[in-house]
Amino acid sequence: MRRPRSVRTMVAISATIALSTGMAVAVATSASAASTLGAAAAESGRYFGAATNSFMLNRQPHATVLNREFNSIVAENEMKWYHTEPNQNQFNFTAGDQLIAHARARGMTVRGHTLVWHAQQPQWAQNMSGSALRNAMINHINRVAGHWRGQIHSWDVVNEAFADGGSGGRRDSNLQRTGNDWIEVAFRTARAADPNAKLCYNDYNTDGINAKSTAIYNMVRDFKARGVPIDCVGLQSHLGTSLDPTYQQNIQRFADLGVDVQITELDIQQGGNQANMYGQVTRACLAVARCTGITVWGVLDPDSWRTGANPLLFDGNGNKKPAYDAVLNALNAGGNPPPPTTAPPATTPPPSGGGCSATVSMNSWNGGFVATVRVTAGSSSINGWRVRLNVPSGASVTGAWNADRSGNTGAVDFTNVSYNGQVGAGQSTEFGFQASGNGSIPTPSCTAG
Ligand code: G2I
Repeated sequence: MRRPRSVRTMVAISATIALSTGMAVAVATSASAASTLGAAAAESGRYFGAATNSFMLNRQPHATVLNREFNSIVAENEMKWYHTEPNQNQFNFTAGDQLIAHARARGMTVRGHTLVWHAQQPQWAQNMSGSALRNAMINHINRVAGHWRGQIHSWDVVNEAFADGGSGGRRDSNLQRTGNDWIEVAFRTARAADPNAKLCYNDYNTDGINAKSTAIYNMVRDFKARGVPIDCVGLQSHLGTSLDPTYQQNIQRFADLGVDVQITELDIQQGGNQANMYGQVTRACLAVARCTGITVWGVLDPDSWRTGANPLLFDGNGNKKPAYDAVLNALNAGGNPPPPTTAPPATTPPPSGGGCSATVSMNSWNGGFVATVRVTAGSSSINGWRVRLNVPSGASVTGAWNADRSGNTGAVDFTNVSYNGQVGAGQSTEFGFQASGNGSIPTPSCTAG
């Protein structure tokens, strides 16, 4: 809950009165200060999250600290491509489902990390190239983002696609070699698969104004200008012993493009200026209205991928470090509240009679598209449906999900699969498909039963 500024002012005034009357100040100040990271961040409308793994959810003291302090989680590894699709078209959602269930039961939000990345690909994808890889990528996004549709606050749709150093160019990878448009195709596909998730581009060594962050800035500006769906930029912020003086300015320039900024993988080397730097990063985010949340890359120091760096907020016994106090104090000092989030897309009105209706929305690029079809039952529930739609001439369906289909060109019938045939009165279900080619699809017909 966001506390109105007037409450904070009142607390400050009452503290002043307490001082002048000689009363104990501690009572007044403790009334204003939240005692956990998540609660303190929530006061300015933000989240404070941590990376975890399903096998750590019952491990102590990890679990106690995670559940007490954080109001958001991200899968450190278990939503990556190698984990969710170990064999082509064979999906494994078990660990991710556990993380989401854990979060939902505790009112935490979930960041999804990550749909496409040059690293941690399953072996079968590493061996692919060209249109086979492009289609596999699209299918992966559809299936994974589709599976967790409506349950992910923000997806890292694409991770680490830019080169280090001063080139300002893309990183070479099998994905990049499928064509420079692979990133926008990934974002369009993700939007169709989960329209309510915020879609982020995420990268490291972007923690200040430099050639790499500027290249990303230019991509985001171009996406916004051309209507490619992007909602946020993730700054990983794996930091050493000093903070780039342009850290906040960099956050601000992305925010000024009209995207949110999230600090997505924060950890800071211990032994230098750790506590101060944690405070600085937190204050920089709070100073920018569109910096909407911070995630630390692990809970306890020994959980960290940076062995020996002790870069997190809690030691191995779950004790709070000075860095923790620096963050909590910064959060409790307040910040610019983020603007309200945009309303979810309007739902289709149900048809007035019985039977069913179908609407289609398309995300297209030159040479291909992803279509999402929404099937809505009328005034009675239905048990099975068939949608007939006309694929534009020259286009061809290359894959579908949540429906069986007949053929791939011309008039194509899509029928429900075992788990989505029953639709309650006025309720909807969705299926989708991807296709090569161009053109638009007229409103399809729907037959119940
Ligand atoms: O490298 C730090 C992070 C940089 N940004 C993207 C993040 O996804 C990345 O996270 C790290 C995880 O913290 C590590 O835990 O990504 C690594 C590579 O996916 C993760 O390491 C891997 C090891 O390389 C594997 O050998 C191991 O099987 O973790 C796997 C699961 O423990």
